[in-house]
Parts: sequence; C-alpha cells; structure tokens
Amino acid sequence: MKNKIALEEHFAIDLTITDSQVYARPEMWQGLKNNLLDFEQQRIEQMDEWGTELSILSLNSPAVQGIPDAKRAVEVARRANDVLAEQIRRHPTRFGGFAALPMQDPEAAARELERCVTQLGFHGFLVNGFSQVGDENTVVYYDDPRFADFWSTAAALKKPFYMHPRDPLLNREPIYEGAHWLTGPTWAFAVETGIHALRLLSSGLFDRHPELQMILGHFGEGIPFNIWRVDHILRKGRRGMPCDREIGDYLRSNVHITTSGNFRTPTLLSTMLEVGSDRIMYSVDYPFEKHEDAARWFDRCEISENDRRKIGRDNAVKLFGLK
Ligand code: GRE
Ligand code: ZN
Repeated sequence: MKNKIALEEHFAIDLTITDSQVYARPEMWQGLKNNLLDFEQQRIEQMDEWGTELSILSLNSPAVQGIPDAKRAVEVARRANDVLAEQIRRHPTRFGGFAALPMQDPEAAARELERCVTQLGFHGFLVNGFSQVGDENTVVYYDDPRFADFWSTAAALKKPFYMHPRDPLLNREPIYEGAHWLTGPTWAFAVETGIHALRLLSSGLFDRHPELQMILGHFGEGIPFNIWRVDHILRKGRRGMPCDREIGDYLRSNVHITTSGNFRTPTLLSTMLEVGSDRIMYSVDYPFEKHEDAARWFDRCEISENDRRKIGRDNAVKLFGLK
C-alpha cells in the first residue's frame, strides 16, 4: 500500500536524546540516535521505500514527562515543538506533529497545546505516561483533578491525544528486580500505559468530554484483549468507579488503536473483532521499529482491501481532518 499514514513516529532533540539510550544495545545506539535526530534523510527515505506518505511525529520517551522541574519542562517542550514545527514547515506533505506538553504545569500545558494547534498546525498532543513533578519520585497521572481545566482546553480544540508508554519508576516496582528484560517495550510499557489509559477511561473524563479521543499504540496495550473481563467483573460491583458507562463503551467510542510495534495478524483480527476496523490505524514506531517490518506485514496481511485502506490511511484522514 502506497500512501499510508503513520502516527507513532518519533524524533528527539539534543535535550532529550539521551533518554532513549537505555533502550538500545550499545552497538545499536549510534544508529538509533542518528535516526531519532534525523528528519530529512533516512526518515523520508524509509517512508518512501515502504509506502508511508505522511508521518505524524512526536518526541521520544519520557523526555518532557521525566523533567521534575516544571519551568524546565515548559522550556524543553517549547523547544521540541518549535523544532518539529520547522520540519513540518519544510515538508508539509510528509510530516505532521503531536505536541509535547509540560504536564507538570497544567495551565502552561494548556497554553502550549493551544499554541501548537492554532499556530503551528499540530494534530493533537502525545504524552509519555505520567509526569514527575517537583522531584523525581513524585508522579502524577492525568485523571488527577488538577487537570480538569487542561482537559477542557484539550477537548475544545477537537484534536485527539496519544497516550504513549514510558517505564514505571523502577525503584517503586520491585517486580522487575532481577528481570530487567521485562521492562520497557517487552512488557512494562504495556502494563504502565494500559493502567493509565484505564484510569482515564474510568475516571469520568469522557463523560465530561464525550468528544475527546485517545489514541493507544501497540494494539491498545493489551486492553482490547482483556476488556470483556474488565467489564464482566465491574458489572458485578462497580467498587466506587465514578464514570457513567462501562469501560468497554468508552473503548468503542473514545479510543483509537494503532499497530505500532506489533505486526501480527491474529492480534489485528482480534482487535478488529473487539472495536471494529474504523478505530484501528497503521503505525510503525520508527525508529524503534522498522518501516520494512511494519509494511511487509501490513501490506499483505489477510484483511479485506476495504479494511486495509481504512486502517492504512482513511481512518487517520478522518480522525485528524486531513485533506
Ligand atoms: C517508543 O517510544 O516507542 C520506544 C521507546 C523505547 C524503546 C522502544 C520503543 O521509547 O518502542
Ligand atoms: Zn513509540
């Protein structure tokens, strides 16, 4: 498929690049680093070769979310967004953008989001999970009441947001001790991001803002696979859950799911059976993943050509209001 749109595609700036080093084997780091910092060479070459017309770009992880000093977080977010805006200006038909936001200061995050959408033409924002606020060990999730006004601003802009993984604070997660190969994209990313997404979905956020749309990568971080059981259990007793509907209802009306880093047909089919093909979108997770692996799988996997066109392109055109 020639004109795919991909939307979990990452870059880094000088101030955030080292955050990604722990995720590369030493002999691979130089290559990953080059690809994260590059916009116009390998990135566009790979898009051309493997049929991605447009990449909606976002900052690496955790980047801004991992900066406890709010003032510094505001500065780094603005820098990253300005770098991205310049690249979009140079390649408006090839790149779009998700804003990086300093959630450490919800009021500043709202203003930066407005700037990115109304002045820079970004397609929404991407947050790398919780934010550390004030000190390294203080973590904040976005169902916290302090974000009420932020979410009103976000909803009014009518752009979706991407809930992207970061690792939990490993000094607070003894379950990974002695099994560090399970951290990061192996398993910890999905657990951390899945719970954060479930917190938001069950918090009442989507009752207050029924039009708000959340994007999850990696085929929904395990949620579609388990959603029946989640609702089955909560149907027997809601245990104080404050939202109006079942979590699966929000999954089917407020969530979009991408194929990033999870190039597997049984998983795609199962997700289609849970949420339908209108809420699934192609993505790669470049440069942590290869366009080649994503496209070789997606371009030929056994789904209808109607579904391939929707998932590969049309659903994103609709969601982001692209021309
Ligand atoms: C990502 O941001 O998607 C990512 C990382 C680190 C390792 C793998 C990965 O930040 O997909
Ligand atoms: Zn990613």
